[in-house]
Amino acid sequence: MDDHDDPYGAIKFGEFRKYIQNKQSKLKEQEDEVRQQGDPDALPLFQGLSIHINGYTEPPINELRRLIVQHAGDYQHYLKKSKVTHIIATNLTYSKVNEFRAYKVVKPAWITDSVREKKLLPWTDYRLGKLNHGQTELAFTSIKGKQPEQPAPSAPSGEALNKTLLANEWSRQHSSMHPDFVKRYFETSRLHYLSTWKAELKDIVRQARLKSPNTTADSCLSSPTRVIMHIDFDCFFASVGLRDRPELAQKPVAVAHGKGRQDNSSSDIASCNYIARSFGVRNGMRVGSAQKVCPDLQIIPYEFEKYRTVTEVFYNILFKYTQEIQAVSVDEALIDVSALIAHPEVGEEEAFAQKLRQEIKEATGCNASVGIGSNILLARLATKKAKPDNIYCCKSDAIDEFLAGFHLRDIPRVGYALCGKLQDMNVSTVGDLAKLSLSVLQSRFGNKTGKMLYESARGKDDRPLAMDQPRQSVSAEVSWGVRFETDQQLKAFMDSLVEEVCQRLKAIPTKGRSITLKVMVRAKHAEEALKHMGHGEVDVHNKTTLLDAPTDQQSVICHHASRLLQSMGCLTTDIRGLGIQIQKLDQEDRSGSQSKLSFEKAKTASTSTSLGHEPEQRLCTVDPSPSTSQRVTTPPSSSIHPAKPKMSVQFDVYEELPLDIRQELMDNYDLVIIDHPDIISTPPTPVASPSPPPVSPRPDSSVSQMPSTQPLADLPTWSQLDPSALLALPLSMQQQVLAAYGQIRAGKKSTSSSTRRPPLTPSSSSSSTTTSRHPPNRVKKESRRSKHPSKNATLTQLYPTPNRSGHPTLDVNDEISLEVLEQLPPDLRKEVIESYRLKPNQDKQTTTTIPSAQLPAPEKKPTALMGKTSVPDVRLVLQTWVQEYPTDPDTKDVATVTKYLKQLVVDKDLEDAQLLFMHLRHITLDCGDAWASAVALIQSDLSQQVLETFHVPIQL
Ligand code: DCP
Ligand code: CA
Ligand code: CA
Repeated sequence: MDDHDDPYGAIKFGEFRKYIQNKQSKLKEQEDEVRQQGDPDALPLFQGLSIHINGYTEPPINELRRLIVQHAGDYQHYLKKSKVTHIIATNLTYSKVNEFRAYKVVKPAWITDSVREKKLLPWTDYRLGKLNHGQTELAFTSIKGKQPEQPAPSAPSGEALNKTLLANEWSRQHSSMHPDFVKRYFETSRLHYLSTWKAELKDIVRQARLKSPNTTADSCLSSPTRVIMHIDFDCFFASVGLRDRPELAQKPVAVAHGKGRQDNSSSDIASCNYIARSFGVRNGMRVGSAQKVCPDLQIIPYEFEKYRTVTEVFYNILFKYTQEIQAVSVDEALIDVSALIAHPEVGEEEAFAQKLRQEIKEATGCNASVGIGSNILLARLATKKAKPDNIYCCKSDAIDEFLAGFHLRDIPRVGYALCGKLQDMNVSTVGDLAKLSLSVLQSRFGNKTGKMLYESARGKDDRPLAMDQPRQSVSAEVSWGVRFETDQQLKAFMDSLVEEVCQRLKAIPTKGRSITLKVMVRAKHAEEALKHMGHGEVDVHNKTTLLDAPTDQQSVICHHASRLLQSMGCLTTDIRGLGIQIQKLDQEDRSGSQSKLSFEKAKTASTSTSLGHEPEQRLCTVDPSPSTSQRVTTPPSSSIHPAKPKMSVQFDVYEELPLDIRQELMDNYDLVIIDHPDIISTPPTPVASPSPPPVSPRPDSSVSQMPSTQPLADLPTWSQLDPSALLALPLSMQQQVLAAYGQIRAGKKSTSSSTRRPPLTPSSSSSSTTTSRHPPNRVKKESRRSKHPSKNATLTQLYPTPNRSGHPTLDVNDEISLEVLEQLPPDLRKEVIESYRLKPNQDKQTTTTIPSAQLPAPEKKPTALMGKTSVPDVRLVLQTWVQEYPTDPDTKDVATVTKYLKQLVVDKDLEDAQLLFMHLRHITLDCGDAWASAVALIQSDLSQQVLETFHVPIQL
């Protein structure tokens, strides 16, 4: 059909505009009819507004449309970004949340009520609320560059906002204005405690192992009688708290932030005892929800000092028996005791485990459960059976029965996404999984994940204990309670933050050469944060400078951090969060002074000072005086923790989560759904300093100078890395990936590879940013410069996008490690991963907008192919691709291009899709059959997408 006067007929490529115009004119005609038929006295309530309706609504779309049109509104059938002022919707899918984030999304009642009241009611009263809880509301706040043309609300000033907030004495006392704020902030952040302190623990294990003359882990690996024990405290925080509260021993008890400024019902339960669990209370639940199921629940405060001590004692006990320790968490470790168990057949390992438990109980007053198996997987699963207060040994002849009953999510390496995909295949238990063949699993999940799943289902796991992972960075960041009235206050705060970082460096001890400052600045139109004293909607700026020599000196770091801050030109009153990260740690210094890191030393040192730093440092250097310890647990300081913790979740990841998990996350966290930040390159600026510091910045420190054809270009950026996907990989693979990021950061990699790289993964290809720091010509030259210009690089390699080759600078081996991630409960794990994603990238200045409301949607990234977004740029990408592959394209590249073109269609950029497709077809005309069929494939996929998106066929 080619008659485009009929707007509903098939459309040809090239005639999309006409099609839309026709269709719209038809609709306008219908609207005119409606107008004429309608009430002539109808008020022009919606005059000047351009309204689009999304999805199912009540009243139905036709009725709403009638009301809009009759009351002089402009009804928009299509969501044309420049025109629509409001979107009416009853419910939004998460992809729509993303798509509509820049619009005013309003419930249908806004229309009906306005008509009934005969006046235009404020849309904000009808903002689409979320979801079933009443507590969360989707906020479609303004996002830079995405705001439709609407009158901007008058922007509040940071100064005025701060004035109002700080008029409250409590807020003042608990904000960054208070001299002890930084210290207290870290003392009361459980997330911080769990993730960062653990990093130091790993260091200690590593160092202790280095000191040990005997390292037998590898030999044990191949031992047929490998005996791994997984030791994990039962309800760790709660148990520690209960030791000194025997009167509560028989009651349901939970550790949470106590009642301070306000009701604590929205704070999280960190740990609850097993009595509380019998009521349905769980770790991570909000106090309010827990109290509903268990009204008698007793809330006890955090006592980080005590946890730290118990952890120390715990690890010291383990060290007595073996150096083969994988520090898993503050309350959990894996040990390889193969060498100690001569006769497993007579239950020697059980006897040993009981002895260990006994010793732990006597020394700490707390119960630990022990799982025993011939590998890490079995030992960890066994602990689940052992709990509470017992042991469980998975014998080698009973592995299948043992495994069959476990749910998939019990397998540590099966993350949410993987679990969801398997459930889609009707696989929910390990028993179900065992029924799938290796080839089915590999074809569905790829070789490595497939193999991991296959082996996990059979209880196979040949991972060694991870004992040798050095730390990559040290940092401190505060993103709550940060408000300044004056530059002096800001300076004082920076000083304490730097002091904190320096203390952490010295505690390890280590020095670093790279200093990154992260500043969260109130977004232009952002009001006060919804969460009291939270950072609200902010732009996040990161800037890094590299020094000639490593330092741990406060004056040096202060000097550079201040300069970085100055160079960012942020308004003091708009600052909502600050972080300092030190990277490029000096490994030599550390090994040279490793003896200082032993527990014994730590203990000796622990009585020598009383500084009251955060727990992770105290482990090695200091122990707080009783008064400091008191301060940690008194209500005022404990209540400075935000009532509901923030969890940053990458939109792509969030979308992957099963609905119930999303729900759970929303119940328990103040979710900040983030997208990939735009990267703005800011080379380090070696500015002559009036009083030169001992070390100066180096001009050659920019990561952007790294070769853009590095072989790891196929990795998505850290911020794009789906944690579930990462965790779903076999450990060795995870480590490889993590190490790769580390290497990218360190710039250690060589610049070319002699084999074809696997092409771009879907997630990264679809979310490339628009940054076009490398003009196409330059990229082309670079690709030509490679040793094997024609066949060595896929499209992905030819065009390593700026955010792929330049961005992954985050130290994933940083304070957060694979083991930390693996061991944290899933909710917390995601929180940690995502919060680390927001960590600064060295040598970059990154700007991310984080809306303040509980469930803000991320900014939609422009659709890009290899980082290119404009038609001419993409055309050039295509040309280079065809030149490099004159006879047959790599199928994965075909998929990448197809995906990109389809996304254009989804974005309603059909004309661009058409132009680019036609261009590709044109330039491949003489390229032979392989190209012809590739182009045909693209064409067919594209047609299909048009059909799905516009519900009309397209004629090609
Ligand atoms: N934790 C936390 N928030 C969570 C989960 C855990 O703060 N959502 C902290 C408190 C826990 C500690 O980490 O006591 C250890 O976590 P575990 O997952 O080992 O949980 P528990 O030790 O509390 O309970 P279990 O007996 O299930 O191990
Ligand atoms: Ca535990
Ligand atoms: Ca644990």
